[in-house]
Amino acid sequence: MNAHVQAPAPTVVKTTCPYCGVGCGVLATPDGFGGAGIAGDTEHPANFGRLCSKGSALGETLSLDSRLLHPSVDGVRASWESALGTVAGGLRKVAEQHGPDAIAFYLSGQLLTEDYYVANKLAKGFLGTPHVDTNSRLCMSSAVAAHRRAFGSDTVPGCYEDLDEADVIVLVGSNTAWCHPILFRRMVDARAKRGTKLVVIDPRRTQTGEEADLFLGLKPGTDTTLFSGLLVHLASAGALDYRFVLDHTTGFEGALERARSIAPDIAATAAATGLPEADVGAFFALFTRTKRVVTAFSQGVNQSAQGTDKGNAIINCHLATGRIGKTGAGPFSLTGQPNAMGGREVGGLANMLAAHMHFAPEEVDRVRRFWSAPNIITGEGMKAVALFEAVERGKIKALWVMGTNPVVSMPRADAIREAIKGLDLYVVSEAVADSDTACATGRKTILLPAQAWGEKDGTVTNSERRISRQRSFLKSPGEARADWAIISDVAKRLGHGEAFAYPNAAAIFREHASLSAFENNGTRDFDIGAVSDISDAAYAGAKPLQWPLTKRGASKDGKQRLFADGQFFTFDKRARFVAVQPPALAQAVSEDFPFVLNTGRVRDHWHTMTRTGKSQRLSAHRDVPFVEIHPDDAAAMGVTHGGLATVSTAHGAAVLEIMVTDGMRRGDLFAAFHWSGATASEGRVGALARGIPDPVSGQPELKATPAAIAPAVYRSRGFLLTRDQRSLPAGWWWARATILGGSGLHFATQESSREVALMLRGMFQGLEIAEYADHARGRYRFAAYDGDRLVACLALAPGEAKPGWESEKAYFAADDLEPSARRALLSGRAETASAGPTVCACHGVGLDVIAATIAAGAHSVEAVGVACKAGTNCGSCIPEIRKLLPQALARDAA
Ligand SMILES: Nc1nc2c(c(=O)[nH]1)N[C@H]1C(S)=C(S)[C@@H](COP(=O)(O)OP(=O)(O)OC[C@H]3O[C@@H](n4cnc5c(=O)[nH]c(N)nc54)[C@H](O)[C@@H]3O)O[C@H]1N2
Ligand SMILES: Nc1nc2c(c(=O)[nH]1)N[C@H]1C(S)=C(S)[C@@H](COP(=O)(O)OP(=O)(O)OC[C@H]3O[C@@H](n4cnc5c(=O)[nH]c(N)nc54)[C@H](O)[C@@H]3O)O[C@H]1N2
Ligand code: SF4
Ligand SMILES: [Mo]
Repeated sequence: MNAHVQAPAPTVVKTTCPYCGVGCGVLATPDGFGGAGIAGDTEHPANFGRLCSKGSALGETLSLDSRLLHPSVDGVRASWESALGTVAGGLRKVAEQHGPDAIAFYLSGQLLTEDYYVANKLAKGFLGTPHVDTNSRLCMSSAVAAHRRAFGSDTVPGCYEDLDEADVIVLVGSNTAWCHPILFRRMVDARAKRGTKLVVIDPRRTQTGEEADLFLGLKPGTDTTLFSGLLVHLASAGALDYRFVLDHTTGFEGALERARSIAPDIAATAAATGLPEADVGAFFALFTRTKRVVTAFSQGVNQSAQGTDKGNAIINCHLATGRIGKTGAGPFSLTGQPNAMGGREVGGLANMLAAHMHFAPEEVDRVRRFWSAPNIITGEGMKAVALFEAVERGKIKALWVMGTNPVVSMPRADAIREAIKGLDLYVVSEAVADSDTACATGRKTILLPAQAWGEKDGTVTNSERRISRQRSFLKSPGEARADWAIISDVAKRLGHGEAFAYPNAAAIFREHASLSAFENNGTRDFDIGAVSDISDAAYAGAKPLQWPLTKRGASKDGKQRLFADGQFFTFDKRARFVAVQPPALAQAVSEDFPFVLNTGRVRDHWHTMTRTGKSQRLSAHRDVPFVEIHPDDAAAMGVTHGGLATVSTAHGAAVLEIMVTDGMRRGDLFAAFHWSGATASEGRVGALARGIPDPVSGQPELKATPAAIAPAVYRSRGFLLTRDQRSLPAGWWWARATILGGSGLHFATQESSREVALMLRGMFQGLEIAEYADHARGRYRFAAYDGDRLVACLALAPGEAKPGWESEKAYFAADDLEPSARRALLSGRAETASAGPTVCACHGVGLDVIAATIAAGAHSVEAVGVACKAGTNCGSCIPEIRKLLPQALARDAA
């Protein structure tokens, strides 16, 4: 294994978690050998010292295997000089031959604000192409559009403290327990402290839904109906804030009339959403009588072909009751990525220019003057889906991808990979060498090694508008450089040296802050003018800051809440009610594709797994690509729990392991999109999604694609554990996971046990080998030793009898094996001693152990924690333990 170059004496560095938009403060203590101890920062106002399973395991993701360490041109290692020359020359040529708008940038909410700012400035002011979009289009753009329609600006009105202070928290399309775990902990704490009620609205009963006081498992896509029904109910119950509506809003009558036509009463709402009338009634009554309500929403709202309307249907209810910008009340868009907000601040989306400015002629002129930009763009560019369609059609000739993996995460991902082949110039700034996007090729392909978390230095903004520093605590490995430095060097080669002569990230931050305040005078929400002259030293030591942070403003700490005064950023300062469209699924199911495929996330993996995939702890919770299905549907389709199925849509297919659960609705399927070509042979769920864009925001629908499911029959299934990562031919392996002490491959193959035995003996020649074979029954076990050390281990069984690997993983983690353990490995008896699949990632406690602990008398989450440590560190697994309790107790009683 490579290691980072030894760093100077270890000191604690305050930084920010690179995963979700909660933006937790992290204390990193470099160990001097390229690793670091990780702890929560007790002083950070997002987490007060807590970290979830992903944050706690950050130390396991710092190794350099799979890192991209040198630039390359068409697969051949190149110097920075020649790689950057090729990029600049290629961009110039495309601009000359086809015009600058044949160039596109696809950026990421995981770039730092400084990187994002420089990329946006180069493209929109100097190259002169409007086609700059970002993965935030797939993530937040419907929330942005809903905010702008309602408030005249992309403003998140509230703050995290509102979650501590609310009496009701409504979670819409958000698996908060898994995707914003530290905020979820705050919500659960609020429940303990003040009796806060949690309402969860999601077609799936997720872990978040399991914890809810009221769970509404609505039909996919019907949120607009539910919140229209709520608006009608609030009006007829006399629960409106007439003063606020009259003085500070417009459009109420139209919105209410439309809502009445969509959902006239509780019965109609229940019928259209598929919910029991009593539940709808209970939700409406709770919302009506509670002043302190926060409605937090994420991808079940945004990633929808009617995402913007869903957002506005929610905001309408808060405007109508005046519950906005007040302690414990407001609509709250939970942002996904660590810097989703920073990207919006710099203008990284194709329909923004910069610093929350758009394309009014005076805004264009203002930004042009501020940048002294020779080629300022004057209108919107193409949004992600249209942008990649333009790549497919050959309209875009040059594409530069930074900090995102669209060959996995874009809808119709297989088509995207194909389309890239036609690009004249394909540039990828990446931290890893083996992402599907880094492995795709255009006619000319340049890979540029970027600094990763722990190396890079700059700022990110979290969901509550709080700007925190990500600080470097490791030396850059190989030739990796900061994204902003790479972009600036290309700008210099294109003749724009003066405008991109940044000595450091702080200088970029100052320019960005100055632009936010430039000719602002309170007309734009995003203003951090107070820090536009921050010194390098102050930037280095900066504490988290919440915006707005104006020069004129009295408070040095920014403002926690906006809009309580009823002053919005529209021309008449009034908020807008929006008359929303009645919902409809973007695509109807058909005989060929009778299911609705919903996609999303799991607790311990982050997106395309380029980082969390390196952690054995995080890989143990869900270790294979899977699809969830209702028991009745499973029976009807002939698929069984633990078996494999092919899930297909009009756009692609994937082979996934079946998880039968009554948390699913009939007719729906759910798959996580984390697995890529690097981690699964046929598990690219992104290839299945159709991604029809919302007409307002352009955000693609990723939660509802018509799909089919059928059993996938394999002759053999099994696994191979090895010390180094091994490559096997396609058709042999199916999925890969990091395990303690090595790497695990799952097999799903049409090969017989005999053929597998032959192949393995070839692979591990020269080692001591022990085997057990019963080829007549398709069973085979194999272990290879280097002295006493187990270096490889395989189990193979007929396709319908997948062997579990938990106890083999435990043997593999141990360094030397006793003879009895060696025998157990070969006999397969080890399986019975298994701890079961991991539930608690921090302490590596399995399901079977927790079940046994409960059976032995631990009858509460706390008691389980005392007995086996599960749930006692980050707490991300507490909802799962809580779910196991009644099940285990019921079994016990039976
Ligand atoms: N563990 C983990 N955490 C993450 C991430 C990760 O990759 N892993 N990624 C981060 C990012 S970038 C993001 S954007 C967030 C996303 O965070 P979430 O939005 O919480 O996550 P998702 O799983 O994408 O989707 C949320 C829920 O929407 C539901 N849903 C689907 N259709 C509908 C519908 O029509 N109506 C309603 N009401 N709900 C629906 C799904 O069933 C799903 O449970 O998570 C962030 N945090
Ligand atoms: N089907 C389906 N598809 C989805 C979603 C879904 O719910 N369902 N969710 C969507 C959402 S909300 C999101 S946010 C996207 C996320 O999708 P992506 O952005 O594609 O996912 P990541 O794996 O986070 O990709 C980030 C990449 O940047 C690299 N990287 C890390 N740090 C740096 C750095 O400092 N500089 C550079 N240059 N590179 C770096 C990583 O190695 C990684 O390859 O997926 C979207 N796609
Ligand atoms: S909740 Fe977890 S993933 Fe999100 S920022 Fe905090 S530690 Fe990181
Ligand atoms: Mo996201």
